[in-house]
Order: sequence, then C-alpha cells, then structure tokens
Amino acid sequence: SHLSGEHPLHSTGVADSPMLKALTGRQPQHRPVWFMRQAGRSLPEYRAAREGIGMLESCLTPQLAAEITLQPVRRHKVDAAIFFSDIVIPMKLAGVDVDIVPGRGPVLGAPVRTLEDVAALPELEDSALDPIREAVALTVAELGDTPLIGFAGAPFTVAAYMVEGGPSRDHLRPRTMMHADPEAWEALGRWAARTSAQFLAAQVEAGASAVQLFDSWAGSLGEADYRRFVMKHSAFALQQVEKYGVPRIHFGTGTAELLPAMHEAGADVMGVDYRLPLDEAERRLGGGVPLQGNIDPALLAAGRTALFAHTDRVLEAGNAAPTHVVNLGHGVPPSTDPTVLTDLVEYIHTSTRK
Ligand code: 1CP
Repeated sequence: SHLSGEHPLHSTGVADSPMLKALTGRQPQHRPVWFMRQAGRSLPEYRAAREGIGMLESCLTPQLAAEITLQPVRRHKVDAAIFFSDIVIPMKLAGVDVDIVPGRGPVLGAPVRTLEDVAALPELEDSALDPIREAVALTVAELGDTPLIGFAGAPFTVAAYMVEGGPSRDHLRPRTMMHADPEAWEALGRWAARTSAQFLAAQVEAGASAVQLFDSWAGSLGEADYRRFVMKHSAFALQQVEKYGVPRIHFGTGTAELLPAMHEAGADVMGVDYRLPLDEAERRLGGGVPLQGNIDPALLAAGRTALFAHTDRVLEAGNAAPTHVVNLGHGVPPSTDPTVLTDLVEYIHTSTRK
C-alpha cells in the first residue's frame, strides 16, 4: 500500500464510518454530513483562537490549525473534518508573495500574467510542507473514527487568483489568457497542478482519508474552454493521489454544465452546488455516481422550519444517487448561527438513520 500501516484508513472505525461508506458507494448507517467552511468565523471558539493571528500564520501553526479543524467536529458532530488551511497555502510555501487580506481573500504581491512571470515561479519543495504534515498528524490523532478530508484548490481556481492578483467576480483575465497566450496558460496550469498535487499528497500521507479538489470558480468557464484548457490540469492533480486509494471529491459552483467533464477528470464523488437539484445532477452524470451536496446556504438563516423542509427535498433528491454525502451548496456564511448547524446535523442523522 502507498499508505503507512498506521494510516487511519487502515482502521475499521474510519474505513467503515458513514462518511467513507458513502464516498465509496456502500450504504452508511445514516447519511453523513459535513459543511464546507465548517471551521471559521461562524464559530465563537474560532474567533477566539484566531484573535490577533493572521490567516496564513494560523494555517502554518500546526497546533492551531489542528485545533481549528477539530472545533466544528466537537461542536456539531459532523461526520468528517476538513483540514483547516487555504488553497493559497501551497503557493505561500513555494515562496510566492501572497497574503490573505481580512474581508477580501487571497491577494498576490504581483500578478502572474506572462510566460516570464510563470517561468519565474518558485517550485514547491517537499520539505516546505512539513507544517502541513504535522498539523494533519496532530488532527487525526484526536479525531478517532471521524475521517479527515484533505483538499486543494483546482488549477483553474488557483490560477484565477494568480492571474487576477486577487479575488474577482468574472475571472476575465485568466479566461482571456487561455486564448491570448495559451503557452503561458499551459505553463501556469502545470505549475498549479503540480503544486496542488503535492499539497494533496502531503495531507493524505499524513493521515487524510479522502480529498476534495475545489474548483470553486470553474463555473465561469464554458464547457469547451473547460475541456480544452483546464480539465487536464485538474486530471493531473486527481491522478497524482489515485495510488493512495482515497476517495476523491470534485466540487465547483455554477458547474451544472460541467459536471460530466469534471467527473471525467477523475473524480469518485461529485460535489454539486445549490443551483442544481441532485436528481438532475445524477441524470446529467448518467447515473452511478455518488454525490455530495447541496443545501442552499441561504436557508441557514431562514428559520428551522424552512431549513428542514428544504433539507427533506435535498435528501429526497439525493436518493437518485447510489450514495449521498450531505453538505451545503457552498461554504457556511460567516454570519450563520452555529446552533442552526448543530441542529441540522442532528436532524439529518435522525431522519436518515437505518
Ligand atoms: O479571516 C478569516 O477567517 C479568513 C476566512 C478564510 C477561511 C476561514 C479564508 C480566506 N480561508 C479560510 C479557510 C478555508 N479556505 C478552508 C478551511 C476549511 C473549511 O472549509 O472549514 C478551505 C477548504 C478553504 C478553501 C478556499 N479558499 C476556497 C475553496 C472553497 C470555497 O469557499 O469556494 C477558496 C475559493 C479560497 C480562497 C479564499 N480564502 C479566503 C477567502 C475569503 C477566499 C475567497 C475569496 C474570494 O471571494 O475570491
């Protein structure tokens, strides 16, 4: 095996947890649930732990990253932890000038727009990932039978920040670059794919039992551009972790038209955003694909009655898939009342228990 003897996936507690069962198409004891951005500003204990400490520093301090990863598992009894980090961490560890600006997101010192810019990018040294390995090891030591999900940004989403130099709405510059300078785009896509693959591998080797590739902004692409300029880079990142045998989830927002291509890129489970009902997603995928999703984050603030009625519809639509991991259609909004999330987990567990 490509995993050490002590890897959590070798324990039956993790391997037969509801989360791992659902991710591998086996019927779980109850429908597993976790939330994208479950660690973060919705939790008072997160705000306390982060007091006076920058986002990147928090991610690179192993004890703190482990503690923040564990907080939502303790509080909400979710079926999986997601490693507390960020899609720009591999870039940072490679030596790229990047910071996460409060209230804004990742911002680069200098955008990457030409072939020369790409050629000047530093390579990620494997040893630079040691704080990540240490944080993952500390986390899984505390998690018991709850699996840890490792993640990385997909090459397009990562490259979108690099080319824009920061967050943007339409990702015009990277979409222009593909066509205007395909050679530079290709080189950047390969850099981002290698770097994301290394980040994923480090988390899996240190104890993550599943991975999620976040192509959050892929929905800004048409299918033709996705297939021509993006898919092979995501496929590379997914292929690099295939040898570990951990389930690979592939998620993006606004990707209703891209689901089959994103699945073909090499995913085992498809994440679906809140815009497309899961039964329709399953139909577009041709059946047989485990799904993850897709409670509308807006419903978290709509009151329990509306939220649980909406959840019932999501659970019902999820029956169209061989197995279903419940999640939101995108991240937990920072303003969310955390007691709503705790109650939602309990509601899902009780109403789906076999
Ligand atoms: O001050 C803060 O608390 C910073 C807010 C924050 C947090 C909590 C950022 C900045 N990143 C994170 C953690 C994070 N980022 C996780 C942790 C685990 C969890 O889900 O609980 C994960 C998986 C990410 C991944 C990430 N970062 C994505 C993909 C997921 C998604 O939400 O689509 C993206 C697009 C980013 C970029 C990013 N980092 C931070 C922000 C605010 C953003 C988005 C900026 C934008 O709108 O473009």
